Amino acid sequence: MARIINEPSRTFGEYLFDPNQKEGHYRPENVNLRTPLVKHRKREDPSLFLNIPLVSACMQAVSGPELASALARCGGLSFIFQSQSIEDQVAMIRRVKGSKAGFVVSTSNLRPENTITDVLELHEKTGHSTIPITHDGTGAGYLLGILTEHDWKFEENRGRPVSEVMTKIEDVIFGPAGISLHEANSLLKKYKKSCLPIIDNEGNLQSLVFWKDLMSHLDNPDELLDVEKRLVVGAGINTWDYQDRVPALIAAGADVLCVDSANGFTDHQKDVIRWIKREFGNSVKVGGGNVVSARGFKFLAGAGADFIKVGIGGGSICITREQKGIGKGQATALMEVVEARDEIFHRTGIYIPVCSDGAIVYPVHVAMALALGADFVMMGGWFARFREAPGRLIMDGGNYYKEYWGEATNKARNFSRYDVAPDKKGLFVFEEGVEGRVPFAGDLKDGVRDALAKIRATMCDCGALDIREFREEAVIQLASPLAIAEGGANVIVNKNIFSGK
Ligand code: MZP
Repeated sequence: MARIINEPSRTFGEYLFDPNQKEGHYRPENVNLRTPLVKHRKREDPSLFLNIPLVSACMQAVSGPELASALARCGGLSFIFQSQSIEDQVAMIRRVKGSKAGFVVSTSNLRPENTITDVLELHEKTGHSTIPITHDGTGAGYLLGILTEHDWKFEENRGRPVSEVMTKIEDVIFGPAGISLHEANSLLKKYKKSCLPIIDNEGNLQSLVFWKDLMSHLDNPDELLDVEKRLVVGAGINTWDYQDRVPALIAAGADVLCVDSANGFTDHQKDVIRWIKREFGNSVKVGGGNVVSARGFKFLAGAGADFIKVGIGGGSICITREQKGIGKGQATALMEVVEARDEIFHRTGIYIPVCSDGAIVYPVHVAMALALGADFVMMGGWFARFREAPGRLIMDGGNYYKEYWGEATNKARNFSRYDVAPDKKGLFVFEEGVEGRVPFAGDLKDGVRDALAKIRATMCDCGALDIREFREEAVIQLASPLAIAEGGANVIVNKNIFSGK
């Protein structure tokens, strides 16, 4: 007979926090949400961390380059989806790495004999308005001048050479190679310029520094940047084509990888992680998952995973539990894995961050996951609602929605995540995910700000100013379904209030 566990598995919405005694400085503005992303030793800093504990799912409807840039600006991270060609995924990674930087290597350049028509075509293709003019039309050529939107936007003579309208090098304010970003920004401020070219001793262009990036940094103090001041981005990989995909993603600048698999307790996944560690040593960080048990966690920890994702069947678009009966309530799965993680930490001094993946509907569920021991959470549907997500915006009955679909749908055709071969028509024999829509929620930045305000407020009420303290201080109680229902607005009729969720 099968082994039967009679305790029911639970999910986040079944628990409530008990408030703690609070001292004056327990205020939301004092809460620090920084959290480790990858494995590290006791008392050592992890080589990668997040400034806010939110990552977006490896999903077609969620983690495209626009959302990845917006989330990294807020301090979180996206895993660009792997259910696409290697070339397309690489191009998305490059877009994120190139979309923000201190020193940007210019990819939109022209020669002096190029015309206004060439400028318009280049602008159409790249969206860039500032165009260095170099002797050979490359981003490393001898700089002859700079073209900004003011120079070309209203020029009626489309055949006019750019050399006649550009600001010539003798009038260009530039910075010398080797200058610090702080010094470059000071020059931008001093000379009231929108762009500062950096050139070497021979007069060759090295990079550009933009005013708008300086402004963006001031607006986004938590933004997650690499050592070269580029936005940090992750990439999903699979257990099929990793020997080609991983080197291409690393070359494109992906900061961290994650094996995107519905069930990570498999030899395939162990092989992928071991191969990466053998080929690249510890310089390439790779997370594994998903698991829902201590056994699964220990297996991936033994394989060398740098973080481990927890969750099967709880995703908002997931029907794995209905289709195959596989899965576990998210809170219970997380508690079991966290216990195993903490046991390994106490025994070896090695800390492996845990990511709670899926089943987050409201910000309070993020708070619950953190209090239960997750270091960060991965969300799909929650992010798919924002303008920056790749899904189409749809208007229906006067309301706006964004498309959202699971990776185990025939629409996504992500066979590699589900370890299945397609049928003769190239479809899943049965689907484990559904297609649908989520209510449109505007800009990601506003949504993240509101969610973090709630999470910080919960942490303060529990007497915590950081995630570690939250885990130590939080007192959590299982509540009856009636007690949960009592917590919503009730008795009131015709309520025109937002329920606060
Ligand atoms: P959610 O945030 O929408 O609740 O769940 C997102 C998570 O669901 C993803 O990170 C992934 O682990 C999982 N997922 C993605 N597609 C499917 C599916 O089609 C799925 N079944 O379960």
